[in-house]
Amino acid sequence: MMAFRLDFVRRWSIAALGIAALSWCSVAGGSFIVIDGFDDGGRTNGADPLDIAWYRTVNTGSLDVFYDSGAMNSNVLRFTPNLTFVAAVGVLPTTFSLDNVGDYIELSFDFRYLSTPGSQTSGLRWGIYNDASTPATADDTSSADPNSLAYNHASKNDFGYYFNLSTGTGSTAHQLWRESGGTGSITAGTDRFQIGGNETTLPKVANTAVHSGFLRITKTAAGVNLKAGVDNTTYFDQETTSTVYTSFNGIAFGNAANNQVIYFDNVRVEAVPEPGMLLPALLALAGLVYYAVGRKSR
Ligand SMILES: [Ca+2]
Ligand SMILES: [Ca+2]
Ligand SMILES: [Ca+2]
Repeated sequence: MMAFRLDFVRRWSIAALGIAALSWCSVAGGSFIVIDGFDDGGRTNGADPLDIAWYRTVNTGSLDVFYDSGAMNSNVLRFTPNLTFVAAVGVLPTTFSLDNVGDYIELSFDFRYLSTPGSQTSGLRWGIYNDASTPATADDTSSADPNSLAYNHASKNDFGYYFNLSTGTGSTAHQLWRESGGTGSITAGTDRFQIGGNETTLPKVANTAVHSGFLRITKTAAGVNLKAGVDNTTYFDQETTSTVYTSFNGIAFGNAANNQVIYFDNVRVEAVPEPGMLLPALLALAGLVYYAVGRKSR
């Protein structure tokens, strides 16, 4: 009798652990691999938890961490370009692959312009990239203009997907692009293929208030789905099936045609499923099976 009770308790304990682990997996989904609020005051991979390093793809202008006493009231990444179509890149801590249908990687962040953004259909760009085995390890110093053909910065060959936001008060052409890597800067150049059409009705960013942006890449059966938008509004929800990229290790912000100071904050990258999630899920299943089998045998 005592032996049976112990056995019963043990089986229940294992099953309960299994159920708890399974619930945790399904509720938690993936995990954040980047949460950068620039609290530690620098743009290196510093003291902040889930911090990453940030680099300029150009040797002019500046990129630094700055306290915005205005609308953001926080440390921010201050991007001060002095050329159009340059970028700031962030290096992810690992290469993340979308292996199974439903796996996704999502970049989200807050941003604001220091002065009213110009009227540009190509106003601000953000993307998720693969560094093509030449990661950025420092600010680029080799040329003034990353868009010159002779210029070969580490991020020039990066391939991935980016969202293009229209700004100011002119015409609207929000866009999604696949960038193959090779010409111009990252988030710039003619090395690109538009995915879907222009979105011409949703709001442009036309002020210095704080806005949020996101881009999510989800593996589908035939390719990837790209979901992107601003201020929690989805501007695109679009599948692409030609020349599909599923492996990523970087993110980028491009100033496009606006040669203006932009602040970024609360940069997050979420990866689903996080690679380490598979083991607890399997253990949980094993626990459930053990209990079920044990119960049946009685
Ligand atoms: Ca901050
Ligand atoms: Ca590269
Ligand atoms: Ca390019």
